Amino acid sequence: MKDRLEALKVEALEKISAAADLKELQNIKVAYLGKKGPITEVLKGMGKLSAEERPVVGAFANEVRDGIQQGLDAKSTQLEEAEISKRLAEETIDVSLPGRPAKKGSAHPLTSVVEEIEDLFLSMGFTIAEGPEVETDFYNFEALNLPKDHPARDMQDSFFITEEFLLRTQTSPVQARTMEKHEGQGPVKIISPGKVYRRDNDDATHSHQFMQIEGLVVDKNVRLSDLKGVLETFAKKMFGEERKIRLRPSFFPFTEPSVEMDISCFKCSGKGCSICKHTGWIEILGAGMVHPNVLEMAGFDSKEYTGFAFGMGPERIAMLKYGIDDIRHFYANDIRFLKQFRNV
Ligand code: 2U9
Repeated sequence: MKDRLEALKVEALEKISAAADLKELQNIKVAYLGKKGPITEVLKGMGKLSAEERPVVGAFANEVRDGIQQGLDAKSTQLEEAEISKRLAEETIDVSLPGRPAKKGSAHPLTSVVEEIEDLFLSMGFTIAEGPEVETDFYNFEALNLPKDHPARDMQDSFFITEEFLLRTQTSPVQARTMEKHEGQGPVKIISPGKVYRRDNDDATHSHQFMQIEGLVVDKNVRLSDLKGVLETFAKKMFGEERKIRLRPSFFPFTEPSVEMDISCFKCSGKGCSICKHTGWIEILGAGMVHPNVLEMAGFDSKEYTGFAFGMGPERIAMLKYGIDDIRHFYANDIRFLKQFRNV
């Protein structure tokens, strides 16, 4: 029986020594030391031994089992260490490799320009007012001195949702709503940036959806010279301190008198170039004194209060400022276009 146990130990240790991985080692353990293994079998047969032989063989069987277990433990440690060394070698990181730059987004150029304009007017004491993009016929037209059959309504084809509701064609209804909330009490000093919608065929200079920034100041003793001062400050801050401005007479139903503002060309300083179409001047915005009808409709006494208003298209401002030749670039979301404005 001792010989059989000795042979099993030799056989097991040989197999342990040759084991290639931990799984094979586990199989060897089950095969030799498990309940159905040969050592257990040998021990089961000890009943047949004499009383003198039994403790001797029992002690030897324990010795064999311990020897195999030690062999298994030593091999297991060896295989684990080999596995760790292999993984460490495979997973070596070359810390000298240059890092991969993280992809970083940036503000859309139109957002940058709108925020620049907002900051400029905030610094002059204006606050920002917002309103709904789905408007009523009343606030979009009627309250702005454009009654139902006014010919100026033909000037802008609109997206009507029902006879009563439409997508706003300008941000002026925001100003009309704000004035109404003031219940005839000044001052009102707001700008209203936002999206507007017009039924237009998109091309390089037209988009069915675009942005507007309008401004409105209503108070006692507000004059055209105040408008001129505010607009001149805006033009210089936006396009350079050396800019000159000029106001030309114009017409809008909601302002009287109405003007259009040009700035001296920032490219040729007035000598004439392709940007200013050889006139030396670039049209930037429209403006005027708020029409008394508009003041009255919003609850202000037009004998006591006067106001000025202006409106501009930030896409046009951005196109001029950055030399962009097509309004559709702002809405195409082509990453090659957007990337160029990373540091703006
Ligand atoms: C109220 C009263 C008056 C806003 C004004 C303009 C002149 C103007 C256009 C410029 C290019 C719009 O973006 S654009 O298409 N706007 O020329 N807007 S005065 O006048 C108002 C607004 C609200 C209650």
